[in-house]
Amino acid sequence: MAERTFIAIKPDGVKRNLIGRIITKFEEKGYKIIGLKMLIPTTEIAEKHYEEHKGKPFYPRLIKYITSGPIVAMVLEGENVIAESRKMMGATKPEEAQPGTIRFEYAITKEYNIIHGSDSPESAEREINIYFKKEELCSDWTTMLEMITNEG
Ligand code: D4T
Repeated sequence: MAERTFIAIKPDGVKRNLIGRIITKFEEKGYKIIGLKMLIPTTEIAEKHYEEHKGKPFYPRLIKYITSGPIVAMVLEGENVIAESRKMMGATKPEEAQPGTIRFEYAITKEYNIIHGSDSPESAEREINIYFKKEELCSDWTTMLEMITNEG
């Protein structure tokens, strides 16, 4: 089923110059990028994003980390992209991540684990709306390109 998901390359991924490599993996897999931006999350955005973790011992550090520098936020579209992109990311704890996954290759701690991806259709919808306005999503670009190339 065609779905949308929200993915973020976290500040450690950006600082370590992994943006291109991570985006390439999703592009090569066949997902369509329909939204893409770099931003430094405000505390307000970070608290909305991670509201389910409020009150947990690691929450303050998580908010500090995610607001510590730029992230690359993106929306991917494709068949079963929510579950499949999570598989590509690997387990939250890098030591449990399977070889070949992004976290296995690039992360060594669960706090600084490089990447975030929505874990359900509900969280995908919620998280996309936190980071993107509707008009920032370019779902129809293939169609527009076909229209232009068919004109001449
Ligand atoms: P995110 O949400 O960042 O994609 O991570 P996961 O979906 O894989 O994992 P999560 O929601 O359980 O955790 C959110 C975020 O909190 C950090 N974390 C988590 C942490 O610092 N200490 C912990 O003990 C846990 C469980 C890592 C990811």
